[in-house]
Amino acid sequence: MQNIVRFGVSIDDKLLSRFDSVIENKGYVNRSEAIRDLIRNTLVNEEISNPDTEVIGTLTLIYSHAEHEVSDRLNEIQHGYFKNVISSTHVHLDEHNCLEVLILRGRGQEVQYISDNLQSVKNVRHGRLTVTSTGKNLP
Ligand code: NI
Repeated sequence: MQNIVRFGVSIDDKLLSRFDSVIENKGYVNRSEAIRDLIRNTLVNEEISNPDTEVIGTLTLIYSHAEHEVSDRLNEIQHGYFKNVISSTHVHLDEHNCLEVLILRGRGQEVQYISDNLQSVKNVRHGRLTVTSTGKNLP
């Protein structure tokens, strides 16, 4: 059984009304739910900042398949880390551009390293890594 604590917060009324309007647009039914998510997000960020924490990374890469060596190189790197690359999806965006989304799993440090390796491949136009965790150590 979880203990629920109520606490009061002193805050500028304009700041709070902006916050209320933002969370309403996002679909929150009440302020408590939004504040719980903010707190959880802060704690997850703190947790994943530790390089040894097990994390899940979603890496999005955009590149042109016209440069054949790009796909070969990306493929080679992914095979080198097959234990960490748990899923990959390739979408042909148009005649030239490819989108690849990889789901990576491992220690924060490893996931960052693999992502850096893939993003720095010549002719990868854009890459972005999003790191999260299950938050299993959080209450
Ligand atoms: Ni493609």
